[in-house]
Amino acid sequence: MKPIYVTSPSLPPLSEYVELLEKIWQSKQLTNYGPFHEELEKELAQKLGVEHIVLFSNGTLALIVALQALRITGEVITTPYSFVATTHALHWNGIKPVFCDIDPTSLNLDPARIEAAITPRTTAILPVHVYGNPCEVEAIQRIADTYGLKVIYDAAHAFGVEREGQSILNFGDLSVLSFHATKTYNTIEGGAIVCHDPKMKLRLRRLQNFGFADETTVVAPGINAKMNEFQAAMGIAQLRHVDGEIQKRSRVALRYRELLRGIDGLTVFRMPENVRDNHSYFPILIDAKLFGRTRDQVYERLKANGIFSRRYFYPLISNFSTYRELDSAKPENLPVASRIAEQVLCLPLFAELEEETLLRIVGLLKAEAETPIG
Ligand code: T4K
Repeated sequence: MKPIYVTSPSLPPLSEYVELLEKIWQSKQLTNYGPFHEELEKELAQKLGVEHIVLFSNGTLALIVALQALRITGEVITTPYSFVATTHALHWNGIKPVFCDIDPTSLNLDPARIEAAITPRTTAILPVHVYGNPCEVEAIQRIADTYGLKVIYDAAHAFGVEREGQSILNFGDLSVLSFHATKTYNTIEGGAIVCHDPKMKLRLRRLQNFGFADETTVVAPGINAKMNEFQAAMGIAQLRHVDGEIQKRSRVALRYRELLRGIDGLTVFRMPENVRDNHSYFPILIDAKLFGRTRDQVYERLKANGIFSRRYFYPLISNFSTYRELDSAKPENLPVASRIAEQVLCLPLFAELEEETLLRIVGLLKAEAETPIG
């Protein structure tokens, strides 16, 4: 049987991409702010309801450059419940991550715990809109304003997410997106930073292009993090179809929800009612005591049947060797994140996931729940 992965990237009709590729062959502009780059930037700003956006070769470099652009130093308060790139971006900037626990419902950085983690060296907060679920942006901003801190949102999962009809990307000083192949919207590899003024946009563009201000002037120790024309062309083609893709994903998610109702010890993660979800992931939580099986037993059972779910996010970032020795990384500092990391399982979710496969996945989960422990 064909293996089923946690996701299967959406792709535009091949002919649409090829048509755009032909233009690259004609122009011979392969990268460095070519016509597709500039077009995608405009289209995305409009689509996402943001004023300024800067495209990047991937989300990780975008995070690294975002921290550079705001000249963040010292310590930054962040969540351990994320993909490791969130904290690595701090490490690459010589910044000390300070891990703070998450809220058990939203699975995002818990604002009530942030203040206790602030020290004289704290310069910023780096929360993540996990699975596209918006953080408590007002509460976080209040703390940031009180202590004079910057806020950079890791919005890698939050393409097109709105709360009360407003893009979630407009909060904080900067928001960073990922357009990796596994995301709801992809440019193969790719990312972006949303900012609020043209000066910052210019700074970000310079930093992502070696620091060049013009042909002979370098104003900062920049890096190379530009999006190339092949990525941008993919982005343009994908943008035409992304609404349809999200709709298909939402149908799959709804079906899962209907079928997974009422299973003891299995909780489906829920987005608040006022959020327009992009259905980037389908996380469930397995409470081993009530479910009768551990999350890892379920994961293995699915895997043995060709279903490759993912434990996003396990292990916690704070448990990786680079960060384990930090005071804030101690499990007793992070009880909620530690528990959730043991329970979470992201089920396959993608536009083309067939009903038959979905029924098979649900069947396996139910069989696990019903198998007596022996
Ligand atoms: N911040 C957050 C909160 C993030 O989640 C991420 C990335 C970042 C920052 C950094 O952004 P980028 O620098 O990546 O733009 C994946 C992705 O590589 C990563 O982008 C993503 N988060 C993370 C949550 O998941 P893996 O190691 O689980 O991916 P991988 O390659 O195992 O893919 C999962 C499954 O998807 C595969 O088993 C098969 C399928 N797949 C994957 C790819 C790449 C395909 O069918 N085709 C493909 O091309 O990390």
